[in-house]
Amino acid sequence: MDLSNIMNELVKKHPGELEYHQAVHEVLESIEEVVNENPQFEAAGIIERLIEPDRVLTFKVPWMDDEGKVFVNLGYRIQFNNAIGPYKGGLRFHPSVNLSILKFLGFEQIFKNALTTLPMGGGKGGSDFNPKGKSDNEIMRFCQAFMLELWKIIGPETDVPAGDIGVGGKEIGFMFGMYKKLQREHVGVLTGKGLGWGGSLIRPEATGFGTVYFAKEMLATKNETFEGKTVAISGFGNVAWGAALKVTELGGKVVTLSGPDGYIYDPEGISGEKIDYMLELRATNMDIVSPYAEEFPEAKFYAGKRPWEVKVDVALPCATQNEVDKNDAETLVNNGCLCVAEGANMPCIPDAMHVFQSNRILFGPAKAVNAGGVATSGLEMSQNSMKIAWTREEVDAKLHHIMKSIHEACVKYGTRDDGSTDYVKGANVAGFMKVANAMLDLGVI
Ligand code: NDP
Ligand code: 2IT
Repeated sequence: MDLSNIMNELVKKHPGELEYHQAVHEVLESIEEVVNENPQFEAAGIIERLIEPDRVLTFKVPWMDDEGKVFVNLGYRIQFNNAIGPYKGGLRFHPSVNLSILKFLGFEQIFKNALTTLPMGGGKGGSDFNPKGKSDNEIMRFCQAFMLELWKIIGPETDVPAGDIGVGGKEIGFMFGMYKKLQREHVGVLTGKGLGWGGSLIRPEATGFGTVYFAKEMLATKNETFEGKTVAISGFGNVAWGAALKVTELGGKVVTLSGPDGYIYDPEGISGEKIDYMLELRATNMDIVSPYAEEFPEAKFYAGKRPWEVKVDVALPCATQNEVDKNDAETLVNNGCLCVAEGANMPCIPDAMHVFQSNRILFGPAKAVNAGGVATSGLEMSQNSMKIAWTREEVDAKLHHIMKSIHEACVKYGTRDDGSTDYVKGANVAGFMKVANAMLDLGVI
């Protein structure tokens, strides 16, 4: 089957949706071999059906700021594929949000969720609303206005949104409050909820913890551990924070964090009170990291630069898409970096990925590496359904087990002839096989 034809058709049908093209292209490249080995997929039009979302809802979100001025933002929900479970995936509030970015994220989510071993389909949504610098009341009014449209198409067995960039516990609370009022039901319709009203322990840390659990498994294939390793992390949000905590716990030293204004290099390591300070920075809602260097004088702030120029053993991009380019990748390789694991979604551009892979650096793709966040969302859904709450240790043990099983799946489907693992191929093929087989069983619908 000629997958390049399918790709060309997609580009023609959706011109300009570059991030979406990028994500689909990466998967098609990986699955070509298994698609040719399984002609039943072509006969059932699996690929053509998989690369188009089931449906896309777009809506306007009018809201009023504290001065009484009216604004109109765009809201979206992409319900991509529900072959193996209800649509599941986060909501992103960021001025850069558009259809292409949400379609790339929704498409990735299908395979990521399949890898978790839990019954969740793929979806994504969000808005071009910018929470930066907004008051809590403005954020509340926006979230309520957003939910006034979204509630019609979501439900605990239909579509279960969660957080992503710009959407954390506070926003989930405001949206859950409005859903509960409209639907008159207190159910697990969103994940990432507060502990007092249906949330799960470990969910806030889960994406970062899972990222490090996965990287730990990768390092173990080379008889390496985090003990004594230096680690570069980008971003300073939800994912970066959890990853920094876990790296430190495993004996590694996190030496960078970053924001859109530049990066911080702290040779003494970002641990303890410094990780708490990351959270304080986040709470200011300003998205700048430069104050860190004033608070901790041993650290230095590099304005307008990315942390990949620092010599480290492990790199964990945890900020946003396309934040590691080919030059960054070459610098990391030349500096002796052993392992790159994507905590963010699609942070490495394809050329950067190829640099890592051709140099046989351990390279873990987002859909495997950061699946711990949505996996723990799945565990939150289970607890909501059973109306029980597991302990921190129980949830962490399940998360750890899931990340190990995702690593095993990558090795199973991605082992190269030379014995090394192509984690990109492994993750794409493992996720695809599960979803494609489910779609076959369910008929052409
Ligand atoms: P947060 O909003 O908590 O943090 C992300 C922060 O990174 C934003 O404040 C953003 O600032 C900043 N940022 C954006 N671009 C850059 C950049 N180029 N360099 C440095 N910082 C930047 O989001 P999360 O931590 O939740 O998400 C981070 C990544 O992880 C995203 O790719 C997300 O899709 C992914 N992810 C998140 C999961 C979760 O459970 N939250 C699960 C799996 C993946 P600004 O607004 O100024 O651009
Ligand atoms: O990209 C992601 O996996 C997330 N933002 C988390 C999604 C979720 O439903 O927990």
